[in-house]
Amino acid sequence: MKQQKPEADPVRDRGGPSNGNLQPTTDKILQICPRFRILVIGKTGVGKSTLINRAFGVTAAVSAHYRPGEANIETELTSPENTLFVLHDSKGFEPGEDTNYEAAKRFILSRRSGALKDRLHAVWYVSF
Ligand SMILES: Nc1nc2c(ncn2[C@@H]2O[C@H](COP(=O)(O)OP(=O)(O)OP(=O)(O)O)[C@@H](O)[C@H]2O)c(=O)[nH]1
Ligand SMILES: [Mg+2]
Repeated sequence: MKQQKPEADPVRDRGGPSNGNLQPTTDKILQICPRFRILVIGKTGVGKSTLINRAFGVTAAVSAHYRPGEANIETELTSPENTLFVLHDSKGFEPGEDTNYEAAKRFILSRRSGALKDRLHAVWYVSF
């Protein structure tokens, strides 16, 4: 009996141009930079941790109620649903103090150089 050739799946079979398939541009980008790093900043209580939690399914970003949240800016938060993103939650800016603001500034400056995958690629400013 003649074996049936399995049907080509253009989504799963993302081979190079040699087999006639188009190669997604993202493949090349992901080779250079496999992860997109985002820092989330903003005033305290605006919903930074909640945003990370809801938008990326990262439960480690804990929302706080009735008090400032505890976030370590250095902690890499990744979602099991999408490992392409790495989030950094930050402590919110508060009136009359600049510790959290300075910590965010230091972090941004420290991530301007080094391996591309370790650099900061975007800063998401959250406001009311
Ligand atoms: N109504 C409403 N409440 C929200 C929203 N996002 C967050 N909250 C609530 O606002 C409060 C603060 O949210 P967080 O996500 O902890 O805020 P944060 O910006 O991380 O705060 P800090 O960590 O203190 O800087 C929590 O009680 C959340 O449930 C929103 O979109 N709508
Ligand atoms: Mg928070």
